[in-house]
Amino acid sequence: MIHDDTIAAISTAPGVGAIAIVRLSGPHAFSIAQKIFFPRSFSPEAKNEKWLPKSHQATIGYIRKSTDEGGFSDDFVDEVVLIPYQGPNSYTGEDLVEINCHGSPIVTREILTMALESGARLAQKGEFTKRGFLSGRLDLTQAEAVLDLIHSKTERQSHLALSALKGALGDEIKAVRARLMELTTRLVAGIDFPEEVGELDISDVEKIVDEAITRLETLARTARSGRYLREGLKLAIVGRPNAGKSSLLNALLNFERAIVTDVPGTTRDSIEEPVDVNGVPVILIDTAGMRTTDDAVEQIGIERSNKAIDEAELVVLLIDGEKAAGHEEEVIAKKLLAVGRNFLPVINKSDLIKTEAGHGFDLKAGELLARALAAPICASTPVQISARNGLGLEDLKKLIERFAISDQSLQELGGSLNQRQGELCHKSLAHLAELKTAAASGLPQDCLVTDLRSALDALDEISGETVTEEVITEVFANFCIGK
Ligand SMILES: Nc1nc2c(ncn2[C@@H]2O[C@H](COP(=O)(O)OP(=O)(O)OP(=O)(O)O)[C@@H](O)[C@H]2O)c(=O)[nH]1
Ligand SMILES: [Mg+2]
Repeated sequence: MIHDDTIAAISTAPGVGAIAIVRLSGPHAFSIAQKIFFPRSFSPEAKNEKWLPKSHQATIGYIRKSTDEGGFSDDFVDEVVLIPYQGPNSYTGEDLVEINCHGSPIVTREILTMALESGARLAQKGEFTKRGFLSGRLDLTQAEAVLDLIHSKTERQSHLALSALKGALGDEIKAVRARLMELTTRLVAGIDFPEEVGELDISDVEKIVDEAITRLETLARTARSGRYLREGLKLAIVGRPNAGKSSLLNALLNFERAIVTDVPGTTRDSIEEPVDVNGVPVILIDTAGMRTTDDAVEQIGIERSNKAIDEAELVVLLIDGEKAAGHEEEVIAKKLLAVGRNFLPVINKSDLIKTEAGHGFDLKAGELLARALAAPICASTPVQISARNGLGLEDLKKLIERFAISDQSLQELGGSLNQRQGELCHKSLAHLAELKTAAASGLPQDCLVTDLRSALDALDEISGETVTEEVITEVFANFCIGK
């Protein structure tokens, strides 16, 4: 798509920095730059000379205001380095100019204003990337990866986003699409020219569809981990009073965020803190200890602990290693079983445990607790830690990491689907399942083509090949201005 307007924006983060970048993209990007940029190699008196853009070559010079007659005035704004990129070999696929100026908000705003006064208009959120997508430089999965990369909170997240930006996800979708497209063409040919081409054997159709289903299921599985990596995994630490929940929160955060005392019932309100656990962005929630109490404030705190279990994706059931299983653990286990919440059983205060079995806490003592430990919601065997001296914390971190990134698909594909892509992947899979049912019940091959086309449409929406204006607007609305 060719745009007839030229956009401009400050592409670096707001605030003071060593340098900042003002970007221009569109058919007039070079001519606007010529009006405001004056190379240092020119004589200051040569007020009517124009800089000649050489693609991908940096030139040092000045941003200089012009006179009413059109030539340069004596008013200099900043010393800058300017790089022109001639379309289609640019980020947007159009002529693009990057002005590297000094990172003062006053300077950048003045340069932007001069660009706007010279004929550019202010870019909308994500409009540079959107232009890259519309010109075919990036597919929609790559454009979304740019967004992920900008917003990544951990190294793991940024590596995955970069791999998606390089095309890992888009390529896999395209490969599946190509196979299904081939099948569609073959089926249509068989219907249109039955004598020449002949109908396909149904077992061959099923083979190709099964292969596509397997590949799409692998892709779809990455959406769960992708969600944790993008939005953070909510992890609630629950347990009886004094189990060491706040101590564990502090140990994982590496600073004294929560108050720790030996008085049971110290934590009254849930505390949320973000932390990087082996590359997984985790939102830790420390909760009030669960017990029966007449204290009205503590009761509200315990209600909030229950709410934290409801909202969390994973719960650490922290057990006081010095104590025996009791009513408190039964109540928590009941709650976990009722809502089917995944949990990690963690025995704390292992520095105080001296029994031969390794822990003083009898895990089998509580009937409900034993049931929860045996249920699929129990995400691991009990792990022993000491929130006080850090023993076993690395094991716990590994378990959290393994829960968040549980399948191999993410590693193999080097990327994860976001929610939009995941839903479309499931939609495509549903059409392929319908196709299989239709094929098994002996429906004519033209019925299969309808299902195949619907499955292909969903895949095309993932890569953005056929996508509505609304979807495009929604995707790019999440970007910042200047990207
Ligand atoms: N020896 C030992 N003591 C610990 C350990 N973890 C916590 N404690 C102690 O246990 C007591 C209670 O710790 P907290 O972290 O406040 O316990 P909590 O579960 O947050 O308690 P509430 O907020 O009352 O529910 C404190 O005196 C801690 O120093 C541990 O691993 N080993
Ligand atoms: Mg506490």
